[in-house]
Amino acid sequence: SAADRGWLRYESMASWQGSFEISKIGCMERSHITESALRELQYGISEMFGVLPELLDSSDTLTTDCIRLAVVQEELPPELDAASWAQELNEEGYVLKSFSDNSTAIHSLYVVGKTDKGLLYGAFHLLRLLQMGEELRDLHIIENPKNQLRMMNHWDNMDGSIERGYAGRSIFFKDHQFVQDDARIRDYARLMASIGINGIAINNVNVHEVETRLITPEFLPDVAKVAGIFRAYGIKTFLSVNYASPIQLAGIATADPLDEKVAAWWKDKAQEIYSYIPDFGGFVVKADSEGRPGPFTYNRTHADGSNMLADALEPFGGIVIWRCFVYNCLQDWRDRKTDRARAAYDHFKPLDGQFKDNVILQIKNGPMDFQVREGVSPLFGAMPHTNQVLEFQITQEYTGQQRHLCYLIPQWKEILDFDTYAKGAGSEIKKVASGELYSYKYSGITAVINVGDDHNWTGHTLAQANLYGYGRLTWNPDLAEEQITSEWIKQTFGSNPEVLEAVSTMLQDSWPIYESYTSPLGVGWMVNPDHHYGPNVDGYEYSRWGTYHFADCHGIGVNRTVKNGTGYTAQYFPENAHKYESLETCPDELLLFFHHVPYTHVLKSGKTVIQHIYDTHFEGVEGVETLIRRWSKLEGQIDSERYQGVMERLEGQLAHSKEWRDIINTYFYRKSGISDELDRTIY
Ligand code: BDP
Repeated sequence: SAADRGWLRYESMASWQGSFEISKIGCMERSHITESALRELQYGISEMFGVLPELLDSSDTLTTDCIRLAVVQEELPPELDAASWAQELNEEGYVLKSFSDNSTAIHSLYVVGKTDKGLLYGAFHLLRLLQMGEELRDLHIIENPKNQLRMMNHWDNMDGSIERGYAGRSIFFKDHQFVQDDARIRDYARLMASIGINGIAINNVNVHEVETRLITPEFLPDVAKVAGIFRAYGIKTFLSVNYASPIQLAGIATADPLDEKVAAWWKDKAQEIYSYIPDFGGFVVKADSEGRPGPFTYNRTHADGSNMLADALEPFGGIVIWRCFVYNCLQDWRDRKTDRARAAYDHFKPLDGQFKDNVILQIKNGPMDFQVREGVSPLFGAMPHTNQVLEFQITQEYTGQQRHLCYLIPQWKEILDFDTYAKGAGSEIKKVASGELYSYKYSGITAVINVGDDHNWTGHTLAQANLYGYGRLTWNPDLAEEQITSEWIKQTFGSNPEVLEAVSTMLQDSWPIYESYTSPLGVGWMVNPDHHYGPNVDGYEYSRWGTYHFADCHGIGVNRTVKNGTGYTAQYFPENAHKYESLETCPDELLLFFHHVPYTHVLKSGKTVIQHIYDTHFEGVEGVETLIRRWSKLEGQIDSERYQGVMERLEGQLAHSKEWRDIINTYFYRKSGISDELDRTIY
C-alpha cells in the first residue's frame, strides 16, 4: 500500500551470513495467526536479504536447516526441554532458541510460542533483531508480556474525522461508512502486532448517533470484517458504546441499568454481536462524562451501570472497560473543595468491591487530563478489589499535537515507576497495571492512539516513536528508555551511528523542552479552549471545567493541600500525601499543581518562581533551536522526504515556541510586576 512502513521498513541489507538458515521456514501448526507469522517472515527476509524463504513440508522441518516455528505442544527435539518452556511461558509468551544437533549437523532457529499468538510475537521479535543487524549466535530468549491487556483506543468518528487526531482522517471510516480498501487496516494490524498490541477499540468514546448503530446489523458485518483482519494478527476488536443505546436503537423509554427490559435488551444485543464476531473483546464506555449519558440519570451508581453490561457480555467471555474520566463539569469554581482533580477518586473509590469481575476501570494517568505534567491519579492502588487499566494518551492533544516534537516514553516511564505505596514501598503503578499488586482478573494498559491516514501514520514522522515505544513499554514496562529509542531508530532509519546519536538526543530532550516553554511547574492548561493548541493563559481560567491556575498579582498555583486547600493530597497513600502536602518536600516540577505560592517563592533549584518561569521559557526556545541544529546535520543521511517533513515541523515548532514564550512571560511580568533578572526582552 501507499503508506510509510514505519518501523517495519526492512531496508535491503548485505547478504545473510548468519549462523542459521533463513531461506527455509518450517511450520507444522497452521492457523490464521501462524499464516500471518509465515507471511511476515517471508516478506521481511525477502526485503532485507533478497531471498524469498521457502516453506518446508512438515516432514522436512526436523531434518533441514531452517527457521522452525512451533507451539510448545508440538514434538520438538528433546534437547530443547520444551516441557520447561511450557511452564515458563504465559499464553502469549515465546522462546527464540538457536539449536544445533551435533549428530545430524542441523542448525536451526526455533521460534516457539505457548500459543500461535506467542509464535507470531516471536516471529516479529526475530524480524526486529534481523532489522537491527544484531549478531544472532546462540540465541536463547524467553519473553512473556507483563501486561495482559495491551490496548489501543481510537477516537475515530464514522464521518472520518478523529477527535484529537493530528495525522489525517480515520483509517476505518469515511462518510459514515467503513472504508472499502482494507490494505491500510492490514498494515496497521501488522504494526500493532509487531509491538504486541492485543486489543483495539475502533471508535470514539464519544459515541454519536451514527456510531451508536455500530452494534446493529447495519454495521456489524463491517465490524466483523475488521475483526477478521485483526484476528489474524492476534488482536481482539472492541467497540465504544453509547450507554443510551436501548433508547436510541430500540425505542425503550429508559436506559436504567436496573430495568429488566434494558438488561434483557443488552443480553440479546451481546448475543447478536457475538454471532458476527465470536471473539469480540467487549465494550468501552464513557458514561456520565462531558455530556454523555449514563446511570446517573436514573440515580444508579457506576457499579450498577457497568455490571449490567458485564452480565450481558459474560456468557461470551467479553469485558466492560468503564472509564473513570468522570467529573462534574458544572462545579462552582469559587468553591475549591470541588477540585476536579479529586473527582475520579471521590467517585469510584467508595465503589471498590462492587464491580463484577469482567468490569475493568480505565483510569487516565493523571487526575486532570493528559497534561504535559500533572500528578499521577491517586486511584491507582486504591481499589484492591476492582480491576484497573491505565490509560495514556499517545495522540499529543496537550503536548504539541504532533507539530511539536514531544517524546512521551520518559513521561510514561516516570508514571509506571511511580510508587503508590499502596502495599508499602515497591507498589509501583506498573505493578497495578500488570495485576502483580492485587492479582486482578483483568488489567493492563491502554492509550488513545495517534494515527490517521497520513502517509506516515502520525503526521510528525518522529511521533511514530511514541507509538512504537508505547507498545514496547506495554509489553514490558521495565524496558529502558534508551533501548526502546535505539530499537525504533535503527528499524526506522537504519543503523548509521550519527543518525542514532542525533535522533536519540532529540527524542530524549524533547519532553523537557516542550514543558519548559509551555505551562510551568505542573500547573497545566493555559491552552486555547476547544482545540487545545497554543498558549492562552486564561483560556480556561473562568470556565466551568475546573482547570484553573489562580494567578493574581500575588502568586499562582492550585492549593490542593489538606491544611487549607482542596484536600486532594489526602487521596494519596501517606508517603505521597505527606510529600505533596508540604512545600518543603513537594517536587519543584509539581509545585503549582499542589500549592499556591507567591512569585517570589524560592524553588529547590534556588530560583524564584517568577525567575524560573522567565528562564525556562527562554531556554525552551533555545532547546528547539538545538533540535533544529541536530536535525540539520542529518541532511543527506536520511531520505529527503522524511528529512524535509520533520524539518518543516521543527521550524513550525520554533515559531510557535516563541509565541508560547512571549505570551507566558509577558502575562506573568504584567501580573507580578517583577522584572527579569537578566533583563531580556519581555513584551
Ligand atoms: C479530553 C479530550 C476530549 C475527550 C476526553 C475523554 O479533550 O476530546 O473526549 O478527554 O477522554 O482529553 O473522554
